[in-house]
Order: sequence, then C-alpha cells, then structure tokens
Amino acid sequence: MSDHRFSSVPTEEEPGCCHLSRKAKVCLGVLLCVLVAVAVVVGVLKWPRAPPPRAWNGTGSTPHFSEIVLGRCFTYTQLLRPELGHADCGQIGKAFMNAFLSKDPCHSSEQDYQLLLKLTNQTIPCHSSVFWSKSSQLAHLYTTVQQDMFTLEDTLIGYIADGLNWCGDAGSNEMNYQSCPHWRKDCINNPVSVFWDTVSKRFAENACGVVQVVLNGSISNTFDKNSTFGRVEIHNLHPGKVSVLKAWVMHDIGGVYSYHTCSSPIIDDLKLILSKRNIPFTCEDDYRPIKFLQCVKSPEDSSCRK
Ligand code: N1C
Repeated sequence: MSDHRFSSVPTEEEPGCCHLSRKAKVCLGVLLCVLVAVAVVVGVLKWPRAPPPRAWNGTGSTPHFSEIVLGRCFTYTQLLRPELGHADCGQIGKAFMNAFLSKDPCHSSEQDYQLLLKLTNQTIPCHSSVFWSKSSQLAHLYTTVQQDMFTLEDTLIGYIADGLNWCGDAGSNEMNYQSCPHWRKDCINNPVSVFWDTVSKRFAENACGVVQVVLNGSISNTFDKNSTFGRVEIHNLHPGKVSVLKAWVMHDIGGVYSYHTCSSPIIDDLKLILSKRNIPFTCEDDYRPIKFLQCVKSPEDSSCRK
C-alpha cells in the first residue's frame, strides 16, 4: 500500500491553495482593479511636471498671440498690400514663434529673429520712410493719410507686431501669458525690446533719399539719445543712401507750454550726430501737413484759423 502522506498533488476532495470560491475571486478582482486605479491616480499626480514659468515684472504675452500674428499677416498681404501676396504667413508665424519659444527670455538676440526678418523682407521706395519718437499716434495718422509714406508699422513686420507683447520660457515650449521681463526691472535683452531694436535697425539701414522724423516738441525729451530713434535708427542710416533727414517738431494743440523747438539745444544734439555721420539735416516746427491733421481734431484753436 502506497503512502500518500508526502504527496503534493491535491486530491479531488482536498481543495488546493488556488482553488478559491467564485465570490473570493470576484473580491480579489475588484481589489486588484482598485489598486491599479489608485496607482494610476498617484502616478499621474506625482509625475514630474515642468516647473511653472518664472514670474517677471512686465505684462505677459498678449492672449491669442499666434492667431493675431497670423491674422494680421493675412490682412496685410492679402488686403492692404496685395503686392506682398506671395508672402508665406504660415512660415512667418512659425518663424516668429521659434524666435522666442523654449528660450530664456533674458537672452534674446538679433540672431533669433534672422529667419523672421528674411521672410518679411520688403522694399520701401526711396523718399518714403518716416521715423518717429514719442509721437507714435501723430506719425501714424500722417502715413495713414499719406498712403505712399511708411513708418515701420506700415511695413509687414511692424504691422504684425505693433502693440503686442510676447515671451517664452527656457523650461517649456509654451508662451508665458502670466508675465514677461520688464526692460528696466528685469533685463534689456528681452524678446520684445530685441525685436524692435532689430527691425528698427533694418528699417533704418534700408532707408534712402529724403527721410523724415516726427518729433514731439511738447515733452522734455523731444530728442532722446536712449530711444530707439536716437540709439538705433540714426546710427544705422546710410550716408551714401540718405540724402537728407527732415525733422518735424510738432507741438500739441492747446498745450500750455512748448518744451522744445528746432532752435532748442536738444535738437543741436541730433544735428551734431548727423553731421558727424555726413547726413544733411533740416528741421521745421509744426510742419503744415501734420499740423492740419492736429487741426482736424481742434478746428477752433486759434493756431488752426491762420
Ligand atoms: O523709442 P522710440 O519711440 O524712439 O522708437 C520709435 C522708432 C520709430 O522710428 C520706429 O521706426 O523706433 C521704431 N519703433 C517702432 O516702430 C515701434 N513700434 C512700437 C520702436 N519702437 C516701437 N514700438 C514700441 O514703442 C516699443 O515697445 C518701444 O519700446 C516703444 C518706443 O516708443 P518711443 O519711445 O515713443
């Protein structure tokens, strides 16, 4: 007679360790599901996420930035200046985003914008460039009426970016809509300041013939060496290409006090820089074609009745 005492094979009658009842199996299954679900939830919550973007002192990127860029590009190239209809707005939009996304917003460089500059290349006829400083509204009113004159904002690249704000973050491929570096409080090499310096430089380099600048005679810094005009543009005009720079010093209508006129020493600073660069310079106070635009708003002013 064989001895079954050491046999490990369970007999039909003796249930083995894995022979669980149906109820126990269901319970075990549910438990397993709950454990997996808990593990997934914990995993998702604990998954290392990109740190939030840095907080800066300036306003964040303009909401819907990329859509605005694309829309403005199409408006300009299809409706305003159809001669630029061949421009590839998709590529322009991408080049603009790639200039600053995933990059440290305090280490922006001219180089970042090179592809964008190439894609928005535009020929501005000689005798039609208009610069401005602290007189944005009036200068743009002037070129809106004089359709053959161009400020930088009347060119494709200036039109696209005018009034917008943008920055990214080195640790993410998203735009920072919360805050962007302030040029004074955070850093000068931020994407917006570098952009305007870069495109203003190209705008000045390309200017030819008679060029104009609209200055504000109703403020203390009518000519400011630290402004984009004083720091970038006048130093990038080509003496061989620019025949004369004509400055129009405009004064607010009804303003109590005219800070500066063409005979003020501050205008001599501008004159001196240009004479050193061999660029002829003229200056006129309250240039009539622009003065008339001011008078449209204040026709009753005594200076408008002359
Ligand atoms: O610093 P500014 O003026 O002298 O700059 C104006 C000057 C113009 O001739 C333009 O060609 O520089 C060019 N330019 C712009 O076109 C422009 N559009 C918007 C420079 N800056 C421009 N901006 C924004 O306005 C930008 O954020 C910059 O810092 C201000 C400069 O305005 P400003 O001091 O009146």
